[in-house]
Amino acid sequence: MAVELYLDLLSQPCRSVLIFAKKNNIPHEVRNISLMDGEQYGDPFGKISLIRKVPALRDGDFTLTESPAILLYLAQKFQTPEHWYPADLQQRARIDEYLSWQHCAIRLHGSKVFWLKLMIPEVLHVEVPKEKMEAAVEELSGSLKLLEEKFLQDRPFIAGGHISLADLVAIVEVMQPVAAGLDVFGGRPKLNAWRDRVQAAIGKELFDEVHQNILGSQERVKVMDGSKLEFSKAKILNFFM
Ligand SMILES: N[C@@H](CCC(=O)N[C@@H](CS)C(=O)NCC(=O)O)C(=O)O
Repeated sequence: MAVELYLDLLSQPCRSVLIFAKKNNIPHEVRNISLMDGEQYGDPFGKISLIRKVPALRDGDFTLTESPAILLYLAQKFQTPEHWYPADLQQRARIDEYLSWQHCAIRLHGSKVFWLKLMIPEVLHVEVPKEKMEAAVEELSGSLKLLEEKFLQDRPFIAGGHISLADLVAIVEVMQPVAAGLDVFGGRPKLNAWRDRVQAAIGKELFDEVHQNILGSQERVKVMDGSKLEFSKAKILNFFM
């Protein structure tokens, strides 16, 4: 039976889940939840997740939230190739370490740059003070430096010689500020070379397909109706500003 994946591809963790499912030929059906239309707050999605965030998974009468948990569930249930989550204790621990670290680091900082640089000024029409923007880029730089110096070091991928769940979760987050027009790869040859390896391991076609929507953000905001986000404007400003 196919698992149901509740996704919006503007969301980084949704992209990692979809890439993983597609790359590993996991039988799945996508249920689109439009965050911009507030569908995460509707009754149908409330039956899947009281957390009201995507991604979410339904497998029969079992539901699951949180992308690392979903990725691990899929990897174990469908016995995906070993390199995604190796049995070796220390390689596995390296992946767990990255998955635990990233929420409050690259994920938080990359999302913040995306909203401050693009969505808040262009869609919510709220001016972002220059110093706030600069501080957000600085925080992101700190996280990217840690990705390079602590998590990658001189390895091709985070857990060693092969792509793992950690690289997948990392690349989708790194792409978020890129979608807002920030050049995160310029001046970072190690990060750049890692991105190329991750893209090649995923397959460029799949990578581009899943990132097409988010990478069109700078064009899309020009025609977006900001009033559609009125329901969550206060929450967004409170969180990022
Ligand atoms: N820790 C969660 C984060 C999920 C999350 O924050 N999802 C965002 C999109 S990236 C969301 O659904 N936001 C909707 C909202 O907060 O209203 C995971 O890794 O899955």
